Amino acid sequence: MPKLLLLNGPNLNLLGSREPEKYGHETLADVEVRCQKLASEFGYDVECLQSNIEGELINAIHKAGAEYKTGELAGVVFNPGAYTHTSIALHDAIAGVGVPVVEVHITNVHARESFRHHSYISPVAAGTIIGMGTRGYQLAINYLLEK
Ligand code: CA2
Repeated sequence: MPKLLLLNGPNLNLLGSREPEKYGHETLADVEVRCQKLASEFGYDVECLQSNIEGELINAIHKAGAEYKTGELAGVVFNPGAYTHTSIALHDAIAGVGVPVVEVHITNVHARESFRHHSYISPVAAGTIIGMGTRGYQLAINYLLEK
């Protein structure tokens, strides 16, 4: 079955455990199950990966690029967490492999501290979904699979 990659960056493993007023009550496992259900309606699997390590996220993007080329993978739904605002390396990885990446942020980063206003990922993303809560992941899946 063709698949999507649901990729989450640093600290998103804490979803549902702290700061529910910002990030909601759902755990990352809840989000992943919901995304898998939605993708299965389109006949797709979802591979899920969360890492707190920048290099592991870069390796996952490289692998996604190779799988996109062979037609196994339709795209990547990616919440890069705080690496959004710091990582030229993730920017380069996405630019280098040409897989469609939808950048998702649970919170409205533009309504938060100014250091969250800049994204190194947005210029190389197919699109960006910001501030829609964890529903943003589903919106991204709809975009990638309805195409
Ligand atoms: O709004 C988003 O999705 C963010 O990518 C979340 C990142 C933050 O650094 C970005 O600026 C915006 C932080 C993820 C931390 O997630 C937690 C979830 C629950 C409890 C504590 C942290």
